[in-house]
Amino acid sequence: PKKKPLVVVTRRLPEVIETRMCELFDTRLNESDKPLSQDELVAAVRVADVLVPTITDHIDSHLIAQAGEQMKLIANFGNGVDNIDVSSALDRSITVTNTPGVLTEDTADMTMALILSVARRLVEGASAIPDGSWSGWSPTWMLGHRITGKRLGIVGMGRIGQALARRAKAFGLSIHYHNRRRLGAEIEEQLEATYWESLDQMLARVDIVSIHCPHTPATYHLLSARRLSHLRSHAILVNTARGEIVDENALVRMLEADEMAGAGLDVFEHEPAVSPKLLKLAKAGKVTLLPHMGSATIEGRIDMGEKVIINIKTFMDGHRPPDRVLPSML
Ligand code: 8YV
Repeated sequence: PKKKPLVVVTRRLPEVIETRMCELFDTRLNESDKPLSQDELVAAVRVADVLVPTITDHIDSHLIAQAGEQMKLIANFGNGVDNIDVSSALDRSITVTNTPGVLTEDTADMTMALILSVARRLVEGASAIPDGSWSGWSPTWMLGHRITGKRLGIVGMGRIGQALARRAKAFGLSIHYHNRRRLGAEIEEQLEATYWESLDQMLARVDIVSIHCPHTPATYHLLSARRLSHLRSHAILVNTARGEIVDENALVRMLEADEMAGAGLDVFEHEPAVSPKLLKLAKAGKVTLLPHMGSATIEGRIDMGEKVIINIKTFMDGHRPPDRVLPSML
């Protein structure tokens, strides 16, 4: 029988996934809840045929240079591949795959939750009772902002952006979007979405902005200080994509100066570090901060694991894996 490939998995995954992987492959699991150290990663790529990393592993060119000849596939457990130097991998003929599609709806749900949370002061309200600061109903207390009838600007109209648009439409928001490529007329019509070729112009006209593009060299600080300055003073920004897409210092400065109304952040520029200034803004009720939970559902994690398994299996059977990352996607 053919020798099973050695698959090194860097983090604990749902038990059903780990079990299935152990049946199919010669799988080396990480039994601890911590990520592998850089030394452990080096040791892994020297011997593994397949590496299964996550967002907490930095698979940079230096690490890839130390991979053994046998290493042929990096099957990322995650949609975004900004944790991997894909060009270096491809240069060494290492295939890279990701897990698109299966975390679309969960991430869009969490984005909607953040929009509602910031606009309607959900976190502040929810802590008022345990804090003992609620003395009874008042006509002027804990007032947020209505979202129905407001304008939502979506930056990046891929799967997740479109899933958010469908939800937001049901909440009575009007949909505006900026994307590298304009959507087809049919889908634009379905979503009743207005395309803005100029991100600057869209930012100046919407009430809520939500980020849904990947983090690439081209989108690093896409929402720069200059761009953020186009936002209106009542605007809310939500980010469930990647922290690096927004200039976090500039965002903090605008929130501190009341040049925008609030933010809902599930991702941070220097994750898992969160700027003390953001913590202060959270205490003041101006921002809702979540610990990168956008795709965190049991079902989603199992679906992601299944995608990883299919990618490895297909690749090992000598076929093109379904979720190959191509240079054109970077
Ligand atoms: C994942 C994510 O959980 O898939 C992504 O791009 O941001 C997360 O929701 C994480 O990347 C796992 O590696």
